[in-house]
Amino acid sequence: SSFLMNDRPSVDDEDVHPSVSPQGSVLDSWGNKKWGDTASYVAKKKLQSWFQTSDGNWELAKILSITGSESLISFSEGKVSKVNSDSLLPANPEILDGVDDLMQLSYLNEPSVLYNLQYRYDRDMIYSKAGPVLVAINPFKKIPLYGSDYIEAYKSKSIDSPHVYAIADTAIREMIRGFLNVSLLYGESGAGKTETAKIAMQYLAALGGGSGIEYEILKTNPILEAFGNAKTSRNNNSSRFGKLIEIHFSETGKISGAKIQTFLLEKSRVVQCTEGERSYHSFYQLCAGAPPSLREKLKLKSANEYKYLQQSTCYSINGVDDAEEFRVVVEALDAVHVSKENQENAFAMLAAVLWLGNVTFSIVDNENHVEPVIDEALLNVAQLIGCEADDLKLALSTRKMKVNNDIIVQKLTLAQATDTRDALAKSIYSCLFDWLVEQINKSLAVGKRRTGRSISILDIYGFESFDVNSFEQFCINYANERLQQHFNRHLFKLEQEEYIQDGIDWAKVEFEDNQDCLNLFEKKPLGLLTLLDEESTFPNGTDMTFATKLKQHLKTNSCFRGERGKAFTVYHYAGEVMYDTSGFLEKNRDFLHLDSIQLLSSCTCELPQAFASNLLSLSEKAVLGPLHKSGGADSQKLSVVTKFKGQLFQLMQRLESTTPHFIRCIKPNNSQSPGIYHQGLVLQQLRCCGVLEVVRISRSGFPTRMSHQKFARRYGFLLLEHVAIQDPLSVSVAILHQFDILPEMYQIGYTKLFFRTGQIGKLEDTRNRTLNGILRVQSCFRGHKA
Ligand code: AD9
Ligand code: MG
Repeated sequence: SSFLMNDRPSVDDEDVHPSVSPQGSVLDSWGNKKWGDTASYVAKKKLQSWFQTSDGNWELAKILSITGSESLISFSEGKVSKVNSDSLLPANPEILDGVDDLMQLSYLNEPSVLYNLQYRYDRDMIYSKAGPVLVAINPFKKIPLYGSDYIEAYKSKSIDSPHVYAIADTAIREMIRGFLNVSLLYGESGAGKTETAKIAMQYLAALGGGSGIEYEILKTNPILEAFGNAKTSRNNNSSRFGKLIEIHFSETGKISGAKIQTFLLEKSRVVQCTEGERSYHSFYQLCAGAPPSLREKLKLKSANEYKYLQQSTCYSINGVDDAEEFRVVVEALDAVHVSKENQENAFAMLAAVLWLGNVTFSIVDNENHVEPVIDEALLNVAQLIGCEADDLKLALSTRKMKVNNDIIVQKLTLAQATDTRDALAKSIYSCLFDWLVEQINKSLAVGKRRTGRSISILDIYGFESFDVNSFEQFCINYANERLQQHFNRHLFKLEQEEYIQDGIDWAKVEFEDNQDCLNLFEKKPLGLLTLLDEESTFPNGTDMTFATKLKQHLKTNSCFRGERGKAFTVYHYAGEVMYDTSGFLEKNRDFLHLDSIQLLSSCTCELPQAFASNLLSLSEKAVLGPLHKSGGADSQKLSVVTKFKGQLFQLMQRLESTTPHFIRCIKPNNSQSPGIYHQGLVLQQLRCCGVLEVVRISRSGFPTRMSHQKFARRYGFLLLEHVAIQDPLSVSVAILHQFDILPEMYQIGYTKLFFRTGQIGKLEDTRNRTLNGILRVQSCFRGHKA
């Protein structure tokens, strides 16, 4: 076959594939050969092909005969059918079943890729390569591919099958050579990003360990998962925040410290929770696992007595023992040097949040103003955060405002008071989360002697599409859109641009670019983010006016569709998602009234005070004096999306200067069950993440490159005739001719030579043989002289 020249397993192409004459071969949209005018050949050889059944799945069938546009095929169970020849795609010969790297497949059509991954998955080979990308399919069960034996084997390179360990090993080697490395995990919610990140960390800890700090780094996982993960409808342990962990190494390749950056924790989960899901693990762990003395101190009850947790009837997760997890978290907190006293302070904040949810209000006048009922809940909150019950009561039922130069006290309605209470609960929780990250970072801090050597791992929440999608999904999917662009840019654009820049004749490979969708979010002044911020600052803005504005300004955008009522749809790279704007403005403002901040800063406990000063510095102390004007002051603080966008841009900038390693996690079924491989679901993920295009590009391309100078320097001495040379390009050409490198195996660019896989290997062999020869001659010569 003439299309692809990669080194593959030793299959004689001429024998197993139709011999395709240039005229007869048809390339389909995947760059694969389709049956051309080779029908009789195909039939003679009884070639395997893929037939798509009515349910969309692909089945293997043998072609028995072809007449006109119809083919007679037989399935493995013996059934014979007459089908339209166009509905068939060529299958790979059996010898290629389950190859490590999809690049090795002769036919790269969708069913062939799906089958190859499934073949491996069925044998617990969950890792495969797609060119430069590692594909990991979630096994949803323990598989025996991890631990010290495997680590040792990958370290010594006695195994080379695809694995996260192999990626981590490459990262270490590159790091030692002085490159900044980042492993990027992609995939939908529940695809396995967080687990895979942990497996990579284990490898790094095993190879870079010694100082003991690696143990601490591993222990950050249970802490952050307890406080930042929750059960959702798609994943029992879903990360509700993004995380970049940067692991630093010394010159000798030992881990010297680490730094964690987190992105946008989903706060709303603290006060509202959908049926079947849970709030953050930490709450259930505390309720189930706190020892008696702590229970007493924090006035703890069981999880199902707290209103915030009662919103879903789900209190436990199959196979998870919350009490045991609590012990694991405490042990981890010990490991990262959070003092017992601070641990207790942190748990007190959790309890305070739970009790806040139980605070109720009663109407106190005929204008529907309310005050909190002074009961167990209110008293417990006051005690746990260290304030007077009266002050808490006031903060939850009134709001001070400056009108002209007077301070007036406004009483709150039930809705306002409930919002104030929930806002306080959300703030306490997210401040607690940030505080924990800060404690961890202090403990892991890299010493003064920074070497600039690091390996980072990015594990950010995956693309989400639920029945109802809100502000959180909006932000999460926006982040994924950005990351997808980085992936695209890196693998496709750079590749393509390099060829074009060097004047290589290379058929342009079309690929999905998501710039249009990013523009929809980011364009100024009429993009989703700007419009959201604008509406959030309008005193009269509501979710409805926001939705109307979007429809008005964005209706012509091809990635946008207005929906009925308050909804709109975005066409994301991973599929379309309909967003409900309810709560968008409020969540974007993320406003905690100054009364609440003041309450926290007046508390006698250490943590609420620390939270208050953080919150104040966040609102950039922009508020003049201790009180702020009504309304206007909100706008002084950065909105949530603006802050998030800033974080993302910083991240993207950082990624630019870092060698990336891509890991694509794939979820094989929606029921989190082992052994089930849902073809349609896998295909949709492979399609939307560009894995198939990556393979196609890498394979049809010339992956090895070398500048003419370097090439001439390295191999020039091999030339038999030293034609009074000359410029590097002529040397290159002379070498290529002398070694009979086939013309289809290379391309000569302006500055570089481009090779198919395997070609440089041949030249290197010759070079080594020649060098060895020279050395022998030299040593002989020296010996003779002596
Ligand atoms: V989300 O975007 O945070 O909702 P992730 O992070 O992609 O999602 P996660 O790593 O949490 O998914 O994996 C989901 C579940 O799959 C885990 O809780 C495990 O039960 C299961 N899993 C994932 N990878 C592996 C693995 N390599 N071995 C065994 C796994 N189980
Ligand atoms: Mg996760």
